[in-house]
Amino acid sequence: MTLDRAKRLDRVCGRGHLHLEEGDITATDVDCVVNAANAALAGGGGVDGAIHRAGGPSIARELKARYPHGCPTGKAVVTQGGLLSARVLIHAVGPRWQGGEAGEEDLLRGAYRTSLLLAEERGCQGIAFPAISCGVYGYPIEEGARVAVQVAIDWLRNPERQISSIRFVLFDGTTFAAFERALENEV
Ligand code: AR6
Repeated sequence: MTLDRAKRLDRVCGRGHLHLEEGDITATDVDCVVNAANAALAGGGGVDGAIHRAGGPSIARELKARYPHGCPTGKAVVTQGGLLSARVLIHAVGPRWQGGEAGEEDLLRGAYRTSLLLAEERGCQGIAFPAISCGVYGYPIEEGARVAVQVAIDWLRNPERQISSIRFVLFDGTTFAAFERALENEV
């Protein structure tokens, strides 16, 4: 019982729900999934590698054809979900952590917010995010969790927005716990 509750958390927030869960985002059944990509949109390790493997080669083909110049850090682009169950796949480019004085927080906020905007443009009601920048890009997890949770709460509390379900799918218990603390501190 305690274990289950530690792995999944659902909070009513503003117009909808904010969920936290521990797991693999490629297995999440949601209309829109967000990938943590790089500025070249070239694929890589971490969640990016997992999404390209699970979603198949059509994703890389579409990225290359539509966004040959990549995507700036702090922004995001959209493709179809390929073999994923998600209809919409968003490739968000978070910042590399450089010590915190290089505008990392604004860039991370931008990656989340652009993803939410793109999802709404495509009529999505629900969206699933990984912990953008908190792996290979080295963003400190407590800070990264705080930014992610703040953006999500602001979005769900804004009556002019449409998305009503924001889900964070977190790959390990440490990341889940950091998001749980961030959520407790914000609501
Ligand atoms: N589902 C959910 N979360 C995952 C999964 C998964 N299947 N796999 C890893 N994570 P990262 P970044 C977690 O490194 O820091 C790539 O090479 C992981 O534990 O995937 O934004 C790109 O091509 C961590 O908590 O993304 C870029 O070059 C979080 O996802 C670079 O890494 C993000 O870790 C982007 O680095």
